[in-house]
Amino acid sequence: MTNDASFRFTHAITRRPAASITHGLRAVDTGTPDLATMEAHHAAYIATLRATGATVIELPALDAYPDSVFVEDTALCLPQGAIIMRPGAPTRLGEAAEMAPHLRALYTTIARIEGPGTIEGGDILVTGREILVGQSARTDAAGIAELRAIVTAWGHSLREVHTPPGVLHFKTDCSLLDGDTILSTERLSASGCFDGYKLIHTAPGEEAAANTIRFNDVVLMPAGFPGTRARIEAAGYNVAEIGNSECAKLDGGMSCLSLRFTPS
Ligand code: CIR
Repeated sequence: MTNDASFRFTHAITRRPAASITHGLRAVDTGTPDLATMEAHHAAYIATLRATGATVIELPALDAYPDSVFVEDTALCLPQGAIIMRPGAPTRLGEAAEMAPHLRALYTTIARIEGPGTIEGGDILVTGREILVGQSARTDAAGIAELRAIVTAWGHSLREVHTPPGVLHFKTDCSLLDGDTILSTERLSASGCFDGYKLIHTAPGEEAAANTIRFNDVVLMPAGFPGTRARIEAAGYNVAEIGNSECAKLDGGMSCLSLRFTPS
């Protein structure tokens, strides 16, 4: 079964990286991101989304929020409406309110996670048949319960899964290639959370390639993972490689850089 609504979009929202990105959150310090390089990668990312025919909104940089380039964590966009998230990282909480007016301008229906629970978009994978949400250091049971109440009323089924220990977000380790095909690390799929889906695994030693996005007819993946690229292409997908060296220093990847949706 495939559900095209899970990977066909008319719109994306991005936000330019701020100079303060050098202070962005990171689990391990592997060096300070270089703003000019990140901007070049970001421009290539946007150009690739636009080349599919979509409208891509570029919001201005928000210097007060070093991680604000990672817009995915601020909202969940579904065909029925958009839901403003409640990020679990205290330095990122205000990013959700910054995103809200932009979604209000495009969507008729907007909901919001009120708290006290927390939930970030990086922990949510919308497939062609359900919404998977991984508990993580950023997303807790109360946040998931609030989201469940909203999306169930909109006709979705939500299944709670677990993010592997030491992994920032659920989607750090997986992504959707089409309505029922998932790209995943072996360490994540070993939990059985994707049983019943078609699975493509990242190549050995290429776990950092798991976070891709299927956007219309292209799969955007981080540059430098030839084994995984070959597996995705062998399955018939059209791949575009985007430099991700600077975002990777902050545990960010392809999905984090946009909200993807068709307004309703
Ligand atoms: C953070 O720790 O929140 C950022 N440095 C990275 C966020 C990545 N977002 C995502 O995976 N959705």
